[in-house]
Order: sequence, then C-alpha cells, then structure tokens
Amino acid sequence: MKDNKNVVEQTLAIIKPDGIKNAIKIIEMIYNEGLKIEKYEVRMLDEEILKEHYAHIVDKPFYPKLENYMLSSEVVLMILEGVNAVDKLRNLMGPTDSTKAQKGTIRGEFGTDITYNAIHGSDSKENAEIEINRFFRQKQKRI
Ligand code: IDP
Ligand code: MG
Repeated sequence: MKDNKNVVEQTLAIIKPDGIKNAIKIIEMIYNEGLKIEKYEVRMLDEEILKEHYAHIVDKPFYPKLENYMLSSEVVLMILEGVNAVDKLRNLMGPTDSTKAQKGTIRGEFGTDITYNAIHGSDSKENAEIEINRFFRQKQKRI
C-alpha cells in the first residue's frame, strides 16, 4: 500500500440519462466496491451547469450532442464516500469509451459508446471538491 493513499475521501458521481434504468445495479456495484452514498439528488441539469462542468470540452465538435444527451432526462447526482473514493470510482467506471471498457465495469456493463457511457466520476480529488460544490452547494450559496 502506497503512503497517504488509504484515506477516506469524497467524490462526485452522476448516473447519466442512459444509466438511470440501471441505477439500482450501478449503486449495488458502487457499494460492493466499499463506497457509500453520503448524499444524493435526482434532478434535471441545465445548459449553464453543463457548460461549466464540461468546460474542458465545451469547444469540441461533439459537445452539442453531449449536452443534448445530458439534458435528455433527469440524472442521479451522488456524493460518494470511502477509502480512495476518487480512484475506486474511476476504476469501477472503466474508460470513457464504453466499447473499450471491460465487463464488470459500469461502462462495460451499461454504456453504449464514447458518448453514452452511463456514468460520470470526478477524475481527481481536487476536481471532486470542485464538482461536489458545483452540484450540491452552489444553489444554497446563491440564495
Ligand atoms: P470522462 O467522463 O471519462 O472523464 P471526459 O473526457 O471528461 O471523459 O469527457 C466527458 C464526457 O464527454 C464523456 O464521459 C463522454 O460522455 C463525452 N465524450 C468525451 N469524449 C468524447 C468524444 O470523443 N466523442 C463524444 N463524446 C465524448
Ligand atoms: Mg472527465
């Protein structure tokens, strides 16, 4: 075990519109990985929060398709907690392109391709904090 790796931390997961119908199975996989849901909310996202969340790819040609997809139904936003939660969730998700994701990963089981890939997970501890704040605390701050 590497130093400083065995710490309880939080990460943000989003069950995307195509993942909703398998949400129970996805949550089961998350719990089997030793992570738990600290908080969750089912809601529609909007263009503004998506442009912020996907700022790193907002200028890509595929962005409009991604935005339509993410607006096509409600999503499940979850703060997950556990030892090494960020890496654990990313490993459990599999790679962005679902066709390259192994069976037993969430994208391997429930994703379709590189766009429709069932789940989002923060890619670093730093981004996890930013994303948790974006999706769960921003609303309260605006009041
Ligand atoms: P990640 O979700 O695995 O972290 P990112 O590169 O952060 O991948 O991209 C965010 C989301 O944008 C992906 O999950 C996927 O839905 C979509 N996406 C990423 N790259 C492509 C692409 O090349 N074509 C179409 N959609 C993409
Ligand atoms: Mg990403």
